[in-house]
Amino acid sequence: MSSITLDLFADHEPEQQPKREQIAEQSWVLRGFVLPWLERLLPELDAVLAAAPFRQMVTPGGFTMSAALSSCGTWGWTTDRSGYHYSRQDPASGKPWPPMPEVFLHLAQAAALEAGFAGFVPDSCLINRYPPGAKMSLHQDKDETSMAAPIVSVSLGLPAVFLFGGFERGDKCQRVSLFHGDVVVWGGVDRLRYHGVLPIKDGQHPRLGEQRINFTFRAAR
Ligand code: MD3
Ligand code: FE
Repeated sequence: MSSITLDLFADHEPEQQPKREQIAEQSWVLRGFVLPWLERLLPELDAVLAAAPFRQMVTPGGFTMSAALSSCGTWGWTTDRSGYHYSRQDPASGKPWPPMPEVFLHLAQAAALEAGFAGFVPDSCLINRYPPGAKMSLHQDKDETSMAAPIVSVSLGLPAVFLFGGFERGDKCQRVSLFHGDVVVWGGVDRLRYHGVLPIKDGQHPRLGEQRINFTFRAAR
């Protein structure tokens, strides 16, 4: 390669600029945002899951969720036949949820800032594991006390088609493909939009294997 060619690429720096896609007024996809954090994130994820393993939860309607869940931080999200709520304890162990690793917190704050939400302090990180075939039906996230804070979502492993709807269940949905390393930040006027995940297609991810893992950082209280 000639030095002239090298100089052209040096000016362009395509890897330095995270791609930011706006999908609604206050909702952003940050493509590949988590990739530089990944090797610090995954060992902490393993430690959290050793203390609070994934489990499948039952909804108040009596359906077992196809995604398996865990949490870290002060508050963890749980559901059973009596309802959904944030709890300080892991119902499986009766112990407090593992603390939120510092690198999780810093990643969530960096992503929120990139999307225009300064001062985000999540006190909950819900971790969803989707094996192939698992999905999440259309729902709203409205169990958080404060609707002022955004939600930061991190996608790892197998890709997913995310459904991003309106404010009524029947509103038309956008389909947004989410890939390993993508971060989505939703807040403000978009905070109460209906959303869901289509069934995950079969596949093997080179780093994460046969699964999709999604973190959602929230200010629960
Ligand atoms: C859109 N998780 O855990 S990302 C959930 O990929 C959840 O595992 C999905 O929906 C997943 O509740 C979707 C997170 C997400 C969270 C809150 C939202 C998307 C949102 C609020 C408004 C719009
Ligand atoms: Fe949700």
